[in-house]
Amino acid sequence: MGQTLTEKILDDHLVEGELEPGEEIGIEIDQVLTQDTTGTMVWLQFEALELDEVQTELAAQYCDHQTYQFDFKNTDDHRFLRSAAGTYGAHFSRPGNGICHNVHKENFAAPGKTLLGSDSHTPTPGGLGQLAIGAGGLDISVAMGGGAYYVEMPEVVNIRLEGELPEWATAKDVILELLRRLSVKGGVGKVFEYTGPGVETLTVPERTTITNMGTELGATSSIFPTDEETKDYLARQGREDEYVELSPDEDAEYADEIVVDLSDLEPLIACPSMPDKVVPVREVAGESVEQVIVGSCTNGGYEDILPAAKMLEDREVNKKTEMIVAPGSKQASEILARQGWAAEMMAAGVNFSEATCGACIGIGHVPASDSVSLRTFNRNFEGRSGIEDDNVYLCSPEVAAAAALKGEIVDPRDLADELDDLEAPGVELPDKYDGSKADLISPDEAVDDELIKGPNIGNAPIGEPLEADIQGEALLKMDDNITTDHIIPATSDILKFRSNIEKLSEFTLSRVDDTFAQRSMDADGGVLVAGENYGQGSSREHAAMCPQYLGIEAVLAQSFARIHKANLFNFGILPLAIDEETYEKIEQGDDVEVVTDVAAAVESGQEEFTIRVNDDWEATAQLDASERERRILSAGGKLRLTKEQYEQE
Ligand code: MIC
Ligand code: SF4
Repeated sequence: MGQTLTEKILDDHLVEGELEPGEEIGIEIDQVLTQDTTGTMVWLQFEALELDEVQTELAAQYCDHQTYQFDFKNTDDHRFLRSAAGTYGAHFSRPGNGICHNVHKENFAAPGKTLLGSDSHTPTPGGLGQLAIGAGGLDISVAMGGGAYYVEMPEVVNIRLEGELPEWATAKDVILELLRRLSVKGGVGKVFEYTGPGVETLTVPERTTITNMGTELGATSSIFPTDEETKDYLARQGREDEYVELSPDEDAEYADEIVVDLSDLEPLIACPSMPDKVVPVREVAGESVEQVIVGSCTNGGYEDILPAAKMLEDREVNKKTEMIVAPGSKQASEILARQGWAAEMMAAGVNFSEATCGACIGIGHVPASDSVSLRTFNRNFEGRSGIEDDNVYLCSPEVAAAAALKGEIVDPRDLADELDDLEAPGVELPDKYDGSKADLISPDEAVDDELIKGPNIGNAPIGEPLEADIQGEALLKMDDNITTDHIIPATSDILKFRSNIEKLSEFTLSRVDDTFAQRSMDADGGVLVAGENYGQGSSREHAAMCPQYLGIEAVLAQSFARIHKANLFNFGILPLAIDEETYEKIEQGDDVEVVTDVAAAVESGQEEFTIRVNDDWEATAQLDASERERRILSAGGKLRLTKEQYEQE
């Protein structure tokens, strides 16, 4: 039987298990990437494992989320990261050089290789035929030390693209259409593999917009085959020799097929506050817009900003609207500047920012209260922008620029009728991506050979082996789709403590209930209760580390997001699945006891656990865990287990 492209790459890298959907497989990792908010823990854990050199072909440390350095703690983090990259042998990308996914795509993404990254949008280079997966920081540390990465073999779904995008419809509309159809849970346990005649009509940057936002579907990864477009993109980046031809076998079998006819697409928009609340732009036209931002790892490339710049040429941003352009990489900024487009945008009234994630996680450009902000980003979870009652819409750069001109949401096709000389800008690549590499420091150019730790850099927490009893209060009962932004927010007042778990823990779940951290400390631990898709969104392992620090022993949820579930195992917290009836019945404040010797049961492979509530009623909870995950839980987390394994070797 033929293989899908995903299976081919996995097969090439397989070190354990079989390619059977649902089975756990171990794969070899060729490249790793990490960024500033997750990277400090990656290196502290690498240090705790007493490893002394990066073992993967390539490792890259980016500084992209908190580049404004409001607090010396951020700058200390960045200096620590530079020193770690230098000491252990990783490339270091300075703050302001751009967002990890963009800079990685430009410089290192390689067809056919595996990439593991401590950021949920790591699948971005799937647009160039790389199999890229997001994971928690500790999984990155272990992979960087030469260890395999373990993941449930995903189902491979064929997204068959037909036709060609009409004017004003964009790659963003392709992924928004999939979100509309499949929802933020639609991709859990799946890899989306793009095939069909529509593929060759899309440039690499368009493909990476789609693979980037596959994360919002909950997918393990997304991937395109390689072709002339891929070769052409790599050549323009001066990396033609890294091209490899890759495609699925003709008789490859997919778990499912979804057809998207590109020619049927029109400008779409995701309404507040979930990326899957997608409607045609025309349905929400007329809504007044106070802020427009073009940028992010989804639409922050040269090819994304150029269309907006062309639409703004010789025009002005509406007086009631602020427009910010934050390129995804300095390469994009530099080329736009050299070509005169940066000046053109400034002349039109654009606030041209440094290359950063920034506003995407509420760092800078926080919307005014009770106002509408249109962004070309990938996430609009409530409160993520930095203000709790935000109204953030997600759209293409074309829709964003149209709103900036009109001061309200408008379908660019209608604006084109109104302005009659407004033409659809289309997609254009520069002849050569000739940005400078001054901000990318290779291991050979490293300036440090020891770790530099400022006062805010703490230690990697090491858990305690699992005990026989789990009993405690249900400290918090939460709804469906709780994001990691709820568990550990990424706003600037909190982000600066990412290297300091003791302090960071004080903010755990504060957006849901600001008494939670204190109550957990007072209660000396307990359990959490949640609905479906608990922990969706980011890869941040702090969302498991901090609850662990506060003594949380188990999370009882109807279902879990993939990366977060792996993080719960990694930090020794029991993820127990409960059914809807149990979820409805259990109340915050109830006393919950897992009725068995938990340590022994986890070790013996037990899947069904009885929970007793208030000493009154009982229900069943499921532990869906591989043998390896059970060993991690028993040991008190992956750091302790890996250390023990190294000591035995
Ligand atoms: C995000 O988009 O939420 C982040 C910030 O990039 C995260 C990383 C983190 O803060 O933990 C992600 O996507 O993994
Ligand atoms: Fe940065 Fe936003 Fe992309 Fe996360 S989603 S990497 S915060 S731009």
